Amino acid sequence: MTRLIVVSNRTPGKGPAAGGLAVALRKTLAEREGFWFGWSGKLVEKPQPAAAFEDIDGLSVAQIDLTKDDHHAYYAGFSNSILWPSFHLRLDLATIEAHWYEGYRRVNAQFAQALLPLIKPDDVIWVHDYHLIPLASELRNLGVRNRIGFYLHIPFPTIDTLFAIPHHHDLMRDLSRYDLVGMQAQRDVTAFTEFAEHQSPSSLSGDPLQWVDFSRTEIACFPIGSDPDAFARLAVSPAATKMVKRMERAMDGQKLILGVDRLDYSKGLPQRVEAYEKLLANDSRFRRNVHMLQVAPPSRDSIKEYREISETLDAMCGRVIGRFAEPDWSPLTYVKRAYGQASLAGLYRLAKVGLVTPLRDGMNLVAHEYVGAQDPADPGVLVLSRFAGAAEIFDTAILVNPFDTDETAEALRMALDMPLDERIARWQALMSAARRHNVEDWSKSFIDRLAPANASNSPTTRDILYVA
Ligand code: ADQ
Repeated sequence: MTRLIVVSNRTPGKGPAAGGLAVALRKTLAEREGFWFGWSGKLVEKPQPAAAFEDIDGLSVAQIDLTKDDHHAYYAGFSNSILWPSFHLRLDLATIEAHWYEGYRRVNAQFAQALLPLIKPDDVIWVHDYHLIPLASELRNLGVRNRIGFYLHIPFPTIDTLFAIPHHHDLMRDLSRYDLVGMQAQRDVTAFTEFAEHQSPSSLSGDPLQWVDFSRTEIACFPIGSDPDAFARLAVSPAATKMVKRMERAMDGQKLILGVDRLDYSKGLPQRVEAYEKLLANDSRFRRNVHMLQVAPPSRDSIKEYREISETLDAMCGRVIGRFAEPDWSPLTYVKRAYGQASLAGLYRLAKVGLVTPLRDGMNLVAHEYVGAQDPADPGVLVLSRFAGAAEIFDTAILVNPFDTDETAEALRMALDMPLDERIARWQALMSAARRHNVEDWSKSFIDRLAPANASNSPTTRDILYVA
C-alpha cells in the first residue's frame, strides 16, 4: 500500500485531538502508514534544514521551525491578511502588502526542501489549505513526480476578487501543478471552473498572453463533515451531561439559542447579535423566556481586523444586555474561551436553536456537530447561513441570508415556535445528510481519487503547458 504524507501549516498537538479533521486524518494515517508534516510552532533564528520526527500519541509527525520574519510574512501577512479575507470576499478587510508574497513563497520552498528527502517514489502527498498553495510547484521544481493533491478548506473566490490578489496568476499556476484539487462545495468548483475556462489575461501577471493549463488537474467537490454518531455518543457522555446539568440550572426553563465560533469576521457575529436584538424587540413574549449563549474565543489576534471585530462584538453584546436586561434576567452571555468537544456536545444538545450564520464559510463543522448532538426525541432547530458550504448539504435547516438581520430574527422566531413533529422531521433529514457526508468517507474518497490506481495520467508526464 502507498504511504500517505499529510501536509498542513500546523501539525496536530499532543492530547485529545481538537477537531474531527485531526481525528479523521489520524485514523487514515494509522490505516495507511505515512506521516504528517508541518510547522512545529517554533520560531528560531536559523532553522535546521531537516525536519525533526516525533511520535505524537502514536502518530508520526515531521516538523520544521521557521524564522520570525518569514512566519510573519507567510502566516499573518500573505495567508491571513490577503488570502483569507479575499477568499471570503472581504477585500475591504484585506491589507495588500505585496512583499509578503516573498515570505509566503520562501516558507513554501522551505517546506518543499525539508520534505524532499522524506518522499518515497510511491508516496501520495495531500496538502491542506491556502497557506500552502505553492507547495506542489516547489516540489515539482525539485523533481518530485508523485501524485499530489490539494484541499481548500475555505471558499474559492469570485474571479474579480481573485484578480485583486497580488500574484494571483502564479497562485493559479501553482494549483494547476496538483493532480487533484478538492473544494468544499459545488459553488467553489463552479467559481474555479469559471476561472479555468474563461481566464482573462491579467494586467498584473507580467505576460498578458500567459494562460494556465488546467487540463491535467482534476477539480472536484469533496464536502467535509464530522462524525455525527460520535457526537451523538459524546452528547450523552458524563462530561457532556455535567455541562448540560450546569446549564439547565442556569437556564431555569429558558430556551437556549447557541452560537459557537472562532472569533472571526467571516462568522457574521455582529449581524447575529443584531438579529437576536430584533427578535427581542419585535416579540416581547421571548423576553425572560430565551437566552443566547455565544462562545467565541479570539483567534489570530495579532491581526488588526481580528482585534477590531472583537471590540465590535463586545460593544454589541453590551448594547443588547443594556437594552433588555433586568436585575434578575440577562438576555445574552458571551464567552470568550474555547471548550473541549464533550462540553461543546453538551451545549449543542441543550440548545433549542443552533445559530450558525457565517457571512461566508468553506463548510462550517459546527453545523454538522450541532446536528449530531441532538436528542432524536426532542431535537433543536438549525438556523444556517445560505453562504456556508454546509447549506448545500443541510437543505432542511432554516436557511437565512445572514446580512439580512430581519430575516434571521424571523428564522429565530420560527425555530423557537416550531412544533415537535416538524423539528423531528427536519432533524431526521439533517442527521441522514450528516451521516452521508461524514469525515471518514471524506478523507477516503479524496485519497481514493488521488491514489495511483485511479490516476488518469502518468505522473512522469505531467509538465505544465502554457498556451500563448
Ligand atoms: P474554521 O473556520 O475554524 O475552519 P469550523 O468549521 O466552524 O471553522 O470549526 C472547526 C472546528 O473548530 C469544529 O470542530 C468546532 O467544534 C471547533 N470550534 C469552533 N469554535 C469553537 C469554540 N468556540 N470552542 C471550541 N471549539 C470550537 C475552516 C473553514 C471551515 C471548514 C473547516 C474544516 O473556515 O469552513 O468547515 O476549516 O474544513
